[in-house]
Amino acid sequence: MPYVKEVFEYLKRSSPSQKEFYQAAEEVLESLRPLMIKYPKYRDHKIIERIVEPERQILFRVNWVDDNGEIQVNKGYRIEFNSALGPYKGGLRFHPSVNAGVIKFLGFEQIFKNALTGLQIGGGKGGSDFNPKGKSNNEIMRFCQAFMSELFRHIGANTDVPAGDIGVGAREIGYMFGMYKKLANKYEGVLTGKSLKWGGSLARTEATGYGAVYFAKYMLEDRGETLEGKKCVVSGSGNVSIYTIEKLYHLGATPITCSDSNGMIYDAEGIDLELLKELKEVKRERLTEYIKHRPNAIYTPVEEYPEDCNGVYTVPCYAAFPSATQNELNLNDAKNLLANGCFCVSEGANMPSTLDAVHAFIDAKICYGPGKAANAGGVATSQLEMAQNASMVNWTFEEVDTKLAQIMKSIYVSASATAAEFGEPTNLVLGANIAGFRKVADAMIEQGLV
Ligand code: NDP
Ligand code: 2IT
Repeated sequence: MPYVKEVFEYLKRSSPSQKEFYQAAEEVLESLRPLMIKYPKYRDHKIIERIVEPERQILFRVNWVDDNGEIQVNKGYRIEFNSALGPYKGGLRFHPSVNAGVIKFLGFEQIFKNALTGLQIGGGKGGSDFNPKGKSNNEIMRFCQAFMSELFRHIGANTDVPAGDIGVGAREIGYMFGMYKKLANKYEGVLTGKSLKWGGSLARTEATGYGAVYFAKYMLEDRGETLEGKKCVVSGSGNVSIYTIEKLYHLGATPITCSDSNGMIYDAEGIDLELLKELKEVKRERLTEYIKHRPNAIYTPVEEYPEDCNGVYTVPCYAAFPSATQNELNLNDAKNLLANGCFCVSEGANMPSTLDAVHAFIDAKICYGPGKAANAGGVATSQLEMAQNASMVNWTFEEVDTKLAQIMKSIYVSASATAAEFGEPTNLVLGANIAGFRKVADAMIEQGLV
């Protein structure tokens, strides 16, 4: 459809050098072709042109002083992408690879992901190129305070509600919340992923990983399959990976790998979850420490991965859970997985698969759950945290977990029904993109040109 192509070409010219954002946009726009043909109203209202353009982009300077007394300067971002369905909602990422294109891709994905949850949340994302690795606790605190000293004026419990992402967990949310409260003089649910001691929700920590496994379970159930007794590979070793591993054990599967940016662990007997939690959540160690406690496990540094491959995906498995970062799984990795009989890929990370890897999974007709559907459990549970904060009540772990499982089920049903409606029943990329887009687009039309 030349019209969609024109919009995409204009996007590339008008927002140069944002390759991750083009990749995310291209995948969504590709999926929308059949919808645009069937319903000309989206074209008449210029929804595509409007939806790829953030409502507001905030770029700011963050200066802070390190432990040596030296001034450090970082870039800060908050992209308020789309508020048709509710207050902007989405995480903050602290990682040296962060730039405007990365935050924009994450914010763009977040619009459709949040729509798929069926909850009243718009899409946003933010972060900084600050590198938390090797920083002292005091440096983390000073950075978080400096970051919030600008961000506070742009956010609020009913306008924009950030949360965690890579490099931002409960500790960072705590320091940012403290600074927000001081500057805004308000104690409100302005951030999610808070500590359970002062406003957090039970099961938010677990939600993204648990949700990605629930999503895999529902995809598989539909094909008469289950995860029980199956070997699974997981990448990453952060929040999403840890709770993916935990839920896989609950369902009787055996997770045999995890990784970080330096290398991977292969533990044929199954990853030792308690050890992993102790190393990552308590001691903040690297994965090289893992093999000191588990002599039978194998550590492979990234330099020893086969050429242009991620070592995690060379391990034969029934299901794969990419849970580290964008573009960690390329076409070679997809081919390795498929050649080894992998039947299910459920993405805990945002856009972990390159576009050609996505096409390989779709063409193979395996159970493939794209990130914006499979990892939506995190943001959905953030909304449950907002609901509890606003009504001043606390739900039990079981209540939140039950709602999470129901939401993941309804996302699966909505993506697969939409995929079937457009003639490709196993293509959940098509289904998720169209189902998410439709909700946002219809709201934009009904709310007028604002
Ligand atoms: P964490 O910071 O807790 O963990 C990130 C993990 O990914 C670490 O093991 C890290 O290794 C690895 N990683 C990060 N960047 C790279 C890289 N460039 N190359 C290789 N490995 C890398 O983050 P989360 O677990 O919260 O996030 C993981 C993914 O899940 C991200 O894509 C995030 O956007 C997505 N996500 C997170 C949600 C949440 O609720 N937290 C919700 C939905 C999606 P290392 O320590 O070496 O950097
Ligand atoms: O990518 C994501 O959905 C997140 N990092 C979680 C966002 C949120 O607001 O909980």
